This record gives sequence, C-alpha cells and structure tokens, in this order.
Amino acid sequence: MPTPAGGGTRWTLEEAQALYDAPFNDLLFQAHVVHRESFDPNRVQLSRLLSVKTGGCPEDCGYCSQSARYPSGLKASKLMDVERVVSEARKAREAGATRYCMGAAWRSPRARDMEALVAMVEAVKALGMETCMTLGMLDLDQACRLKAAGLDYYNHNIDTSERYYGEIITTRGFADRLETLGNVRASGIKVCCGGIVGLGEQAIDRVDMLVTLANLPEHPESVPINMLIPIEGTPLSQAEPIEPIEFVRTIALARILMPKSHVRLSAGRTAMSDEMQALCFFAGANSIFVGDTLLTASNPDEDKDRILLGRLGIKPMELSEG
Ligand code: SAM
Ligand code: DTB
Ligand code: SF4
Repeated sequence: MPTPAGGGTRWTLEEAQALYDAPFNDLLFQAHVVHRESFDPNRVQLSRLLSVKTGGCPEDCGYCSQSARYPSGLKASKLMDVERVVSEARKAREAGATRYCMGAAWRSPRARDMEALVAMVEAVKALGMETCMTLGMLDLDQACRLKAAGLDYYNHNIDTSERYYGEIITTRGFADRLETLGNVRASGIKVCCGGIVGLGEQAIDRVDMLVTLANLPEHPESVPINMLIPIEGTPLSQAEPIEPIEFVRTIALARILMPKSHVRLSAGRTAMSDEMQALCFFAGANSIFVGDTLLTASNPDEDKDRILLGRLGIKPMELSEG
C-alpha cells in the first residue's frame, strides 16, 4: 500500500483507490497508525448544530429536506433572532459542546442578513465556544466580514466527486463550491469541507471526492463525512444505503489522506450500530455532532452517545486540543 502523504503531497486517484481497496485490516491498521501520530485516539471533538434559518431553499440538492423544490413536508422559517441563538448556544456550552455550528438554508446570504450573522458570531464567540457557520456560497467580502466578527470555521461541502456531482445538484456547480472554499481560505477562516455518501455513487466517487479534498492547497481543518439520511419527498429518498464496511473504508481513507484534519462522523449516526461507530473511531473519526437534532433530521439522543463514548473509553476533546 502507498504510505501516508505529508502536507502538500498530491495524491493520485490510483494511489487512493489502492488504499481504499486494500484488505480491511491493512487499511484500518494504517489509518489507525496515522491517527495516533497526530491525535489522542481516545478523544473526540463534540460539535453542536443549530438551524438558524430552516427550509425554503432555492437550491435543488437531491438529498435535502430544506429544498423548496421537494415535498418533504418541512415548514420554512425566517432567520432566527440573535437572542434565541445565544440562549441555545449557552445550553450547548453547558452540555459540553466546544464548537457551535449555525446553518442556514440559503444559496448564499443576502447583504441585508450580514449584520445579524455578524452579531450571532460575536455573541456565540463571547460565550467561549468556537464558532462555525454554513450559509451556502460566500464571496470574499462576506467571508472577511465573518472572519472579522470572530468566525472560526466555515462549512461548505463538495458533497461528492466532480463526476457524480451533476446527478445530485444542478443549481450550483462543483467549481462554485471550490470558489467559495477559496474565499473562505483567503479570509483566514478555517475550512470545514467534506461530503455525503450513500447517494448511489460508486466507490470511485468516494475516493475521488477525498482526493479532491486532500489535493486542495491546504487540507480542510475539518472533514465531515455524512451518511445520507433518506428524506421522504426528495429524489434520493429511495437511494440504496451504503454498506457499513464501505463507509468505514471511506473514513479510513479520509484519515490517511488528511492526517491532521478532524474527520467528523457526521449525519447518519442514528442508523449506525454502536459497533460501526466504534470501527469509525478506530479508523480515525474524531469528531461528532451531539444533540438529538442535526439541522432538521435526527441524531442519537445525548444519553445514548454518552453511554457509547463511555463504553469505548472516549472522552470529549478540550477546546485547546480541537
Ligand atoms: N445550505 C448550506 C449549503 O448547502 O451549503 C448549508 C447547509 S447543508 C444542509 C450542509 C450539508 O449537510 C450538505 O452539504 C450535505 O453534505 C449535508 N446534508 C444535507 N442533508 C443531508 C441528509 N439528508 N443526509 C446527510 N447529509 C445531509
Ligand atoms: C455537514 O457536513 N453536516 C451537517 C453540517 N455540515 C451542517 C449537516 C447535516 C444535515 C443533516 C440533515 C438535516 O439535519 O437536515
Ligand atoms: Fe439548500 Fe444547503 Fe439543502 Fe442544498 S443542502 S438544498 S443548499 S439547504
């Protein structure tokens, strides 16, 4: 098998595919060794999500409950008041979250929303948590304003391979995604970028997606790997679920290709067994979302997560480590 790349090394699709296809134990062993070189294997970073603007999105992402184009039954709402966001964030902090991620169902923020967004970042930051936002496409000016307010991370996913992308989303291109990621990076905000699997893609698409991320000028600091939560009414409601071993392979490959990034076991944990999640942590996943709701879909109950992490001897990562 090829050896792990250092920063700035370009991976070829063939090298990455060879890792992905290696005997499972070889792949997991290599991923775990890489993981231990940069991280305490018994710590997982806990993030919490809040949907600050739900539904009614003009985009057509085929997996999403929040697209206005599909009859998912979700009720759209306006941008939440800053006070409400702060009170939710305070509860999250009290429950042990070190990062607070605010999401809005937009193609991109409008000029008139920026003031409220800046106020949200400043207020959540003042609570002593790291801040993250995911608001759709950003131009450089918007990114710089959010950076000046204290935004630590911006989440914007490439979602899948460039080849498969057009099957899932037509209203914004793969190149648009890369442009937003460039603006976020140029502003000095840390990048959170990953994708979603179980969209009916081939293994080569999962590998290609991770190679694209690993070959960015700098690795994203966080790499969320979402497993599709099928949403009734969306085009992907009947997609064939990804086979669990394939999912673990995807996590392991993300760890090997991006050794120092936080790999987040993101959406879809409700449908995963404890054993599957344990394998993902062994393969290098070291971040999760906690709280029983993601943006609109469900996530494991906090008690269930606490018990699982306890059984595995995994402790929450402190702010300074994350
Ligand atoms: N509107 C913003 C955008 O798309 O840039 C931010 C929110 S969007 C919900 C963030 C990410 O969540 C998507 O890129 C996708 O990877 C993930 N996601 C959305 N719906 C999902 C679902 N049903 N199952 C799994 N992941 C999902
Ligand atoms: C990411 O990659 N996953 C999170 C976060 N970034 C914003 C969102 C998952 C959304 C799951 C579907 C929902 O809750 O509607
Ligand atoms: Fe809109 Fe984001 Fe959902 Fe796409 S993923 S439809 S951009 S909220």
